[in-house]
Amino acid sequence: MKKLFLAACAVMAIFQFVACTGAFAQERVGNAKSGATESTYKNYEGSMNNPFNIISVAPASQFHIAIEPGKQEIVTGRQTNVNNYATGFPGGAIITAKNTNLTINVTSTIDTVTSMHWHGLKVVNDQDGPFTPIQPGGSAAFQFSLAEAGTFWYHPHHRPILPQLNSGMYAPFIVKETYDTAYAGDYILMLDDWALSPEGTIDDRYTIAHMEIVGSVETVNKRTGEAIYPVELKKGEIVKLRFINASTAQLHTLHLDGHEFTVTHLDGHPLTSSFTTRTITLFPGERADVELKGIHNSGTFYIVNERNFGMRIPVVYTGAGRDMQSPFVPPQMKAFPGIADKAVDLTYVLASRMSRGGGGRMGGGRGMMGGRGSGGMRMEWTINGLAHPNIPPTRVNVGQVYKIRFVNNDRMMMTQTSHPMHIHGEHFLVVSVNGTPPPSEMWLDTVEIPIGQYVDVAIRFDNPGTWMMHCHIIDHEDNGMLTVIIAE
Ligand SMILES: [Cu+2]
Repeated sequence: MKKLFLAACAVMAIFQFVACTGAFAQERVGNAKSGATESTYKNYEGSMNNPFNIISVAPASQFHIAIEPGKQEIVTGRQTNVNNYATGFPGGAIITAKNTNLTINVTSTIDTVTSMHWHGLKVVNDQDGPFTPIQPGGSAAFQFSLAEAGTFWYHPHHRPILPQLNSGMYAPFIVKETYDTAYAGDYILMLDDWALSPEGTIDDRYTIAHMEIVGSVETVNKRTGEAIYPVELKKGEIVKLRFINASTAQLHTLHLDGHEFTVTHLDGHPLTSSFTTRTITLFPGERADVELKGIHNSGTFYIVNERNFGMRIPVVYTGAGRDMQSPFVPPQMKAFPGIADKAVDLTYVLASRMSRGGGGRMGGGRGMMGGRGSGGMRMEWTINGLAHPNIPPTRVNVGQVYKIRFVNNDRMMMTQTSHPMHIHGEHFLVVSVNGTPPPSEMWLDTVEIPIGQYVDVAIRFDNPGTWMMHCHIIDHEDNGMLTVIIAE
């Protein structure tokens, strides 16, 4: 649930604040299906081992990420050609702890240039990755230490990013908190959607929406439907679920009939007060850590999203356990003093337009008409009326607090959507959505800017460097909605 959106959803839950949901979301939420059934769990009987339950995985400090071509059985019986991150941990995960001297060596054997980006991590500029191309057969090395625990992820940042992300290049980056081991389980649930042909080939023609790159097969940890690993739960026990939305355009609204989720973290950042909700909405790039408490002794229930494209996470009850209290420790408040009354320093107006696309489409995105070929028209997504690379950089002073206003002024009816804006290098404080502050202090690295609304955030860059800021709908990013903030 992205920050803002998550925030907005929190607000919705508490204040019936409904304006946060864009048409894009409403359309999908309106189709929500009831996914919970009380049936006997069959597929994993005798085999409850879920490798994405990392409760007993010890944090490590040295990693080798092999970027390599591979096969993935997304549709049963079909092999899909993908590109993978392989670390020896499930799904290419990095699992570490805070204040650890991390060494990450990366090698690549895929046939395109790529780069790394540690989404949501606060690192010094030259360790962020986007400006370090990794050639086919090449390598890169990273070293940093993280002051904050949380649920993050990593993915390529070499433009066009869309085809790389769509080929499966994404993985969890988990920085464990000491109290995480107190949960009855600690599950990574990485959400995605794929445009797949019936033969299992990644194929742009098998998208389900006009103007977005939206797939028809939805996955959790790159498995769909019956193949999705179960979450095991006992009555009274509390498990931690780490949801990560790796979709390039699709948002996911999750629910589990008869159950509530207690949200402890958004975008990896702990909330000063957790809150309870029945649904979790995540925009692309966003994460939510939630607690799920067991309320039954037996039966299988399913966490589902608003569609019926295979995202169906079994929650399997296996008896009665101890009655647990939440181990979550809320952090101290650290909001910038007086931020609500501070004047806006920087305004970014987000929009889109048709543009004469000399070279046809960029970034593997779908040009609206004409596609490849000279002279065709294509979609362009803009910030303050300009598209990358024509957007001038913003210059800020290191250590100074800036209030940023994002305005979603997108009036292209066909493509109108929320824009989940992401900033590299720093977390930001959500000050307000259309003037309404979130119910509690909220730090994010990606925030939904709803259609026709504005969102104010406050940010202070502690590290100098050139930091990217872009929409996390990757087609928008690849086609113009990207700029940089230079902190010096
Ligand atoms: Cu966007």
